[in-house]
Amino acid sequence: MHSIKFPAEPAPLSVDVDKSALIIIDMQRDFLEPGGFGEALGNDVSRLQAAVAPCRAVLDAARHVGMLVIHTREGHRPDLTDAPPHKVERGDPATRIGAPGPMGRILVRGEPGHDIIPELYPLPSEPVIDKPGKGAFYQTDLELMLKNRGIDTLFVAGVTTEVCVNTTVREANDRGFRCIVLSDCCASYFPEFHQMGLAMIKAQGGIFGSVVGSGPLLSSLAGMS
Ligand code: TIU
Repeated sequence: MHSIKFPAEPAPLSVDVDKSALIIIDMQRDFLEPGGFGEALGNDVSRLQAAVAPCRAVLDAARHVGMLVIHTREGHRPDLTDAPPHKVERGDPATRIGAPGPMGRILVRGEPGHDIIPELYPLPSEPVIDKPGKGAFYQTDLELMLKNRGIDTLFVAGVTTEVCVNTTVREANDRGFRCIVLSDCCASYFPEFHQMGLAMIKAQGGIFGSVVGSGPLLSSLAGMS
């Protein structure tokens, strides 16, 4: 057992690193770079850049201590049979899911835009979960992977705070996993949604989980014996 302690909201935490995983949600070119799904939805994708460097620092630290790292990607099969029609039909037909864009077909598996940004690219040993929905547990084998590895705690990073991060945290909480959301490793196209997305998680005694910045986690991992 490798125990670390760090301050968090709403209360300080003590965590066994051997039973923890870092899950990095949807840090895909389609959300972070111009020409992808995020921009097709009408968003300023540059707003998500702030999360990249903190994610990279936590990713490096997790790899260093041997913590399980899992990456997720939101996207669909090329024939879109796994994409709900209502999801596909939203927005301008020229820029909706499956439409051709500068990074390939939008939010389609195998296309350049669907892949994870180079700064956070998974190692071959790190599982990548391809998910059709916002939550990482819905129609995926994530829960099976975590149970098989004896994981009970998730450090959660990625985008966007109020959409895929929040949905995944809520799914995880109902399945009995403790979630610790890394505030500066998450981002939203809407700064106020980022703030409220974190506030909703840690309110009411941590109704869905805890929130902490990457700094305290990195310090405690660096001091791990
Ligand atoms: N990954 C994720 O959050 N998917 C979204 O569609 N997010 C938006 O904020 N639109």
